[in-house]
Amino acid sequence: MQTGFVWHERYMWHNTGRASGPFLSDASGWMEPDIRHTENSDTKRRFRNLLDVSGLLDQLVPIAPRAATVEELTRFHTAAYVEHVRELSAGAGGEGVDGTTVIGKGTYEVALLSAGGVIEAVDAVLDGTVDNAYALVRPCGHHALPDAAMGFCIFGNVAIAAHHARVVRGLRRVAIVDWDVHHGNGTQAGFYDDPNVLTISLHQDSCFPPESGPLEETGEGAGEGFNLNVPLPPGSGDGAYEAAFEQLVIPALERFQPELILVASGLDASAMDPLGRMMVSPKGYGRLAELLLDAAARLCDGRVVMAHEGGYSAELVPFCGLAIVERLAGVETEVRDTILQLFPEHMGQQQLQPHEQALIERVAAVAGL
Ligand code: 6DK
Ligand code: ZN
Repeated sequence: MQTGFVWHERYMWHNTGRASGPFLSDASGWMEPDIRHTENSDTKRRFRNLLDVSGLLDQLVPIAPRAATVEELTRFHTAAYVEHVRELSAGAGGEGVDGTTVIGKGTYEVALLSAGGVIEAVDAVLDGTVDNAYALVRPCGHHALPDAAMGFCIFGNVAIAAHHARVVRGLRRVAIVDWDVHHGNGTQAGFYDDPNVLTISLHQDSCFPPESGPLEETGEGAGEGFNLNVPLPPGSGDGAYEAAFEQLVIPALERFQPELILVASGLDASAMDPLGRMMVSPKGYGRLAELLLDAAARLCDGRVVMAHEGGYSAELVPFCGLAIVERLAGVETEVRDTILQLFPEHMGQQQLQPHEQALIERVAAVAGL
């Protein structure tokens, strides 16, 4: 398998600075200040470094990102919002609508490179240069709204890439599977009335954005039935995620018959993530990748492009990421991590629990799956 890999050192230069805002540690005035913002370059760099030392990086096909154009961005965003980000970035910087999304000096250029990196990955897969691809981009994108930055996201990388696949490359049906622990609300909003883009988000119930992503939201108008939310209970582990894939995600993909599958690959459903309360192990993420790739092989010639989203555990983001890229490339490295041994063998309730199965059945009923 030829797997493309998008990376650029400048992705690490989107500077989110020091912690601030309602959710982050020094906001109260009672904590020692001067810690980094939760969304910083560390976990992404460590993911890339593990690919490197494992030897897997050498077996991937490098894909150079480019800056997305304003024309590409405005298939999803308003022109006024794009210009607003450019101005903030060129001046003193600013924040998104939720007070936690930093637009620092130079963020605009890095965010263009992030969106453009996912577009390039889509082109490489559609051209057949590679079979599939992982775009380790930053900043992330799935909370970004057409007219606002939100949840550490500036531009909707995956949404913009989906529009590219449709408008420029002429694909009729594109599916987006979002396994970030938070709801992919921006992506959902962008395609809510669109029957040509199936949006699926698995997330921790009511985690972020607050109250976002209920199972009743299934799309509207012509897009009715083309949005699937799977709000899993906190504590869901490998068993719940695998069952949700087998009973919901894969059947929904089979029904939709996509020509390309995009994955919003957040690694914050891991068992050690500070911004989520799920228990997915590296092995579990590898299994999800495997199930998805098997479906893609049947449905769309294996065409899968994954774009990195969240993930804040210094240890588990790299190991989860490695497990996913191993599946994409069809290569097993000799890396054996001590953390992996803790799951699922030594952490309780990794197996599908009755209340998790009940939720899956409610979603299946609403979606007619
Ligand atoms: N909560 C992400 O991982 C980003 O999905 C997650 C962002 C979580 C922010 C947590 C937060 C608030 C803020 C205000 C009021 C209530 C809750 F986009 C990704 F990076 F992928 O600030
Ligand atoms: Zn997230």
